[in-house]
Order: sequence, then C-alpha cells, then structure tokens
Amino acid sequence: MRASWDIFCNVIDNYGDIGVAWRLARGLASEHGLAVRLWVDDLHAFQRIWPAVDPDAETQRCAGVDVCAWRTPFADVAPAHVVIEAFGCALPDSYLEAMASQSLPPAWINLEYLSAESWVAAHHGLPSPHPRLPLTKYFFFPGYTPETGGLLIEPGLPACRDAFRHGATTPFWRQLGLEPPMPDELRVSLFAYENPALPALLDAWAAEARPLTCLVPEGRVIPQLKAWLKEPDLQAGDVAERGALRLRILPFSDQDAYDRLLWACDLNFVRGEDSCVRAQAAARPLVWQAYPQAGRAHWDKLDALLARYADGLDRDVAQAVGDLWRGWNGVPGAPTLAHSWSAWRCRQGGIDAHARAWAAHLGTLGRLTDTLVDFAENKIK
Ligand code: TRH
Repeated sequence: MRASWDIFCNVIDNYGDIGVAWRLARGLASEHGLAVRLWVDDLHAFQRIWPAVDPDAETQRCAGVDVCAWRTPFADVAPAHVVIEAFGCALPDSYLEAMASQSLPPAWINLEYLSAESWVAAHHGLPSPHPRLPLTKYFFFPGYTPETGGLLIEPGLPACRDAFRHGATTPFWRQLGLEPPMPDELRVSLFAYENPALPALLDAWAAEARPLTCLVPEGRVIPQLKAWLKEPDLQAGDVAERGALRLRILPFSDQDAYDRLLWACDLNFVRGEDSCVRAQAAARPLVWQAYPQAGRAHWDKLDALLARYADGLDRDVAQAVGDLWRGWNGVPGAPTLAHSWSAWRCRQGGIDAHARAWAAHLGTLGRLTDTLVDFAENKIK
C-alpha cells in the first residue's frame, strides 16, 4: 500500500506558502500516485492561484488532491502516514495527539523555505524530538545541490515548455489581447513587491531605442505604476504607453498559465520563492526580488543564488546580471538602475544563452517530490 500524505498550509501573506504547498501536493499525486490531503486555512488565497478551488467547500477534489479546509477546532481525522507542515506552521494539538497515539507514528516533516546558501545542506534532514510526545520532526530543505531536497520542477516541464514555444505562443499572446512581438521588441513580465527602484527602471525602459512591452499581473506594484504613469486608475486589461514602453496589466492567472507567461517572455522579473524557481526553469533570463526580511537577511540569500547562478559565466556577463539583481534589491553600492539596465542590454546574448544552460543544469539536480518521497518512506519503513 502506498503511504497517505497530509500537507498543512497556513497562508501568512502573499502567494508563496500556498503556491509551494499546492505545487508539492499536485506533484506528489501526479508523479507518485500518492493519496494526498492538503489542509489550507485560507481557501480564498488559494483560489487566486487555482480558480477551480471553491473557497466555501469543506472538502473538494482538485487535480487529484483532496483539498480540505483547515478549521479550528480541527476535524476529527486519522493522521496520514506522512505529515508535512509547510514552513513551520504549527499542527493542530488534537492532530499531534492523534499522531502520537499511532502504533507506528507518521513521518513528520517540516518543509523549509528555499535558499541557495551553503548552510542549508548541513541542516537538511536534521531531527527535532517533540518535547512532550513520542514524535520526531525532521527539517527538510529545498536547495540547489544534491545534498539538499532539490527543487519543485516536474519531470515533464522542459518538454511542455519547448512544445509551447514551438507552436503555442501566438494564440497565447492573442488570448492576452496582444499580437506576437515585433522582431526588435522585448517582452518582459513583472511580478514584484513594492520597490523604490521601479521608477528608475521604468524610466530606462521608456528611453529604450526599441519597443519594450511589460506585462504586469495585478498585485502589489500597481500603486507605484499609477504614480509613475500619473494615472488615477489601473486595472487588468489596461494599457499605457510612455516612450518605447508599453505597459499592460494582466489579471492574476492560475499557476499553469503563469508558467506560460514566463515561457513566452524574453525576461521575467520574479519574487519570493516559487516564481523564482519557475522563471529559472523557463530557460529565459530573470531578475529576482528576494522576499524582504528583517536584518537584511534576504541580501545574503540573493548573493548566495547569484554566486551559484553566475558561477563559470564570462566576467562581464556575470557583472551585468549581478548589478541588475543587486540594484533591483536595493543592495548598497549597486550601480544605478539606468546603468545596470543598459549594461544588461549589451550582454543580453550571453545572458540568454546562460539561462538555457542553467535550466538544463537544474534538471540534473534532485527533484523535491522525489527526494521527499524517498526521505519519508525511509522514516516509516
Ligand atoms: O507571493 P510571493 O511573494 O510569496 C512569498 C515568498 O514565497 C516568500 O518566500 C514567503 O516567505 C512569503 O511569500 C510568505 O512569491 P512566490 O513564492 O513566487 O509565490 C507566488 C505564487 O503565485 C507562485 O506559486 C506563482 C503564483 N502566481 C500565479 O499563480 N499566478 C500569477 O499570475 C502570478 C503572478 C503568480
């Protein structure tokens, strides 16, 4: 009998918690044929990234996963064989007691945030005994080396991406209300947190010699765009033009359609965790905005990913990538956005080629679904 899995997700803010939990749940069900229940405390946030979700249903089946509303008091259910708490969300007390009362306690795993930092490998898989109950929780770290849990990239992604690029981009653009790009046009997607560097980037884009279309899913940067454009209102479907720049606001889409946007664009600005991995797997250049953290810890995360991403790159290409990423993240000492954008443009050919090579390299690292299944099955043997 294959093990049953419970994944718990507490939505704190943004879409990263539910984005990762949902991608993991779907992957475990579709790639490994596992019985997966996903417990989510905010089905409205979930519905934003997966519109088929009914926010009022207590239980529902979506993409082969049993989606359950996580309520207080918690439902009286038997624990699964494997229990994943996403990002340290505390499990309900009654569920923990039920886990402890099993003759063979479940494998209990805390899925941590992704980081390219080197300390991750040393912490991956470490146990933490419960202070009172006969249970041990294990820390599971996604990461960029074989000593970590790997990345959430499904095995079929490269083939789907390449098939899309070879035949489906024109209908995709038309669905968004756009013609396919002109030969000298650059298409950029922009998914970002509020960012003091945004006006300087928009100025640089407006001053481009060639047309640049920027596609912005509805979200946290809209107030800044309104201020820069001096437009009182901006909604999905709206288009604004300033110099060479055409800005188009997109409705927030489901996770799979967002992947297609990343595949279709020449450059993707992404943020947080999941969109960053998906943009890398898109085999196109990216600019990453790390989730801002207290004590500027996100700058260490940024440098760690940059160090891996730019390893072995031609010096000028690495500099152009690093300067734009650091400037976008407000790292002190980074050149101005105007300067780093123009340097990035000059090196674009090398950056494009690297993005393809990097995506292929990611395919040689471990896949999170596989490493997690191996890890959990070892614990319940
Ligand atoms: O939304 P985020 O900023 O999430 C963040 C980070 O994960 C951060 O590390 C975490 O600490 C914080 O949340 C709580 O960025 P992220 O991780 O890229 O998640 C966005 C999800 O939304 C991702 O799964 C892709 C999805 N998405 C869509 O489904 N449709 C869209 O149109 C867009 C723009 C995104």
